[in-house]
Amino acid sequence: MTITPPEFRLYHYWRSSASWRVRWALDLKKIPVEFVHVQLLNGEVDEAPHLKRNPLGLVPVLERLSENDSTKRFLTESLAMILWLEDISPEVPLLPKDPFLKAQTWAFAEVINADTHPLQNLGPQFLHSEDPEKRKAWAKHWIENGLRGYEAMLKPLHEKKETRFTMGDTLSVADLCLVPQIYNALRFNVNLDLFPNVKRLWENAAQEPTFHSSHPDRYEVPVL
Ligand SMILES: N[C@@H](CCC(=O)N[C@@H](CS)C(=O)NCC(=O)O)C(=O)O
Repeated sequence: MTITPPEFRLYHYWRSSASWRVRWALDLKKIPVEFVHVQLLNGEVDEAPHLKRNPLGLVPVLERLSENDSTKRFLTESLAMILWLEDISPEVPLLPKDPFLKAQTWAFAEVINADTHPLQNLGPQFLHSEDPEKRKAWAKHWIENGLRGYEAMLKPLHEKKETRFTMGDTLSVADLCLVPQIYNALRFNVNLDLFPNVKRLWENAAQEPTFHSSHPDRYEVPVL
């Protein structure tokens, strides 16, 4: 038996939805990877070793183990990572070939990546209020706002042709953004019945083996 050495190291946090996107892409593409857990809740992300990998103090960060040039070794931003993995390992595509459909898939991904996730992140929550209940209400508001938009964009597409996932019957980068965001939504008691198409995609995704193998619960590391 030959053991394939990992090509990549992923610095991640178990419950980070942006980390889950990349774990899922690596898993779907069967790319060997080594995981390094970076604790968000005790400030490890803001310590010097992690700030060298990502000056914004965020996870995930993807490291290519074979690269000596440090300017090419570390990559930040989950969607940039998925794009890189898509180019070097295109056998399990996460983007359609058709230029319009590819851009449309990206638009769905950005509804989560740009217009939802950053607003419900810890930084904006804590800037908004010191009161945990007000922070929760803030996060819930922005998650619902994003899912409402996603649902409105899905509706005409899925009325025309209902598919298992956002852009067809296979997972795309849009679903890899949506599903981890729904995991967050459920933590904030968002009622998925408000978004029937989104809810159906979540249920379909939960039937995929890679949903479970990349799921946060598999990677939980308690704060010491
Ligand atoms: N746009 C970034 C977002 C990264 C991000 O916000 N990560 C969160 C966890 S999901 C984080 O590291 N938060 C740490 C903090 O807010 O201090 C990406 O897609 O990689």
